[in-house]
Amino acid sequence: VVGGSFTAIESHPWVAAIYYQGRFLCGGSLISPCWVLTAAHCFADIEQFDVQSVSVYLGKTAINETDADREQHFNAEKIITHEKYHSSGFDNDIALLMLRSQNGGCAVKSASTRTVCLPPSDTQLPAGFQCSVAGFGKESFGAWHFSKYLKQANVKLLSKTDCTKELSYQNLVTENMICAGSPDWTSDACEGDSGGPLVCEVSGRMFLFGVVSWGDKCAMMNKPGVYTRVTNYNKWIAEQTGLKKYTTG
Ligand code: 4AZ
Repeated sequence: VVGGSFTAIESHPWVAAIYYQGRFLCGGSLISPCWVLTAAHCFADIEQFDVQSVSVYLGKTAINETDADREQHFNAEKIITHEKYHSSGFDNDIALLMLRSQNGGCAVKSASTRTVCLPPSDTQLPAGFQCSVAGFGKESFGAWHFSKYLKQANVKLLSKTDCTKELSYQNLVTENMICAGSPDWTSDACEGDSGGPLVCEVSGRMFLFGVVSWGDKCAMMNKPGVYTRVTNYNKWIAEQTGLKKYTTG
């Protein structure tokens, strides 16, 4: 995350940290005890992808430190990438990861670990609505390393008109995407935040409206972050997981 501020996992307890072959790969969001929602491009771009090399942590504030009291570790029982994901334009950039702990269980609710709500499919928030993105991604475009600690930034939803204007992304934004940025363009998701949450507070509850997907570099003028529009996937998520209802922990 560029700009914004450091935060503890307790403020974003649905944030998952996904590793591949021991290296940090992507963010994710816990939507039910056994399922993490993330981005398809996190896995689709890996050659000879090996699901056994995936590790997932919940309750983690520091990317390279073990916090045994607060974190929970899982392997990936399976990963489902959207069948219509297109790596060319990032359409349908969404994937589900099923958790399996060493003893065969799923996530246990705690101060550092909790599920996030999925908004009903007909929910439409107005342009300008303030939401928040969180992750361990780079603090500036071109940085060598990911952020050592979890960060969050407030960003505002953009209308499709604004996001597709000449100086912005023109025809690259599909109906399955939602754009968000900070009005002064100083805060944004960046490399490594992919798969992580864009959450918006409605009626005192936090809902997952976006999955970090793509953007032209990070925190550039007129180049907002582009997120997978989660409300377009309620049916897909229900079908793939067999879940019907989502509640906060
Ligand atoms: C990336 O490379 C990436 N500014 C993710 C988000 C954004 C840019 C790049 C949005 O994973």
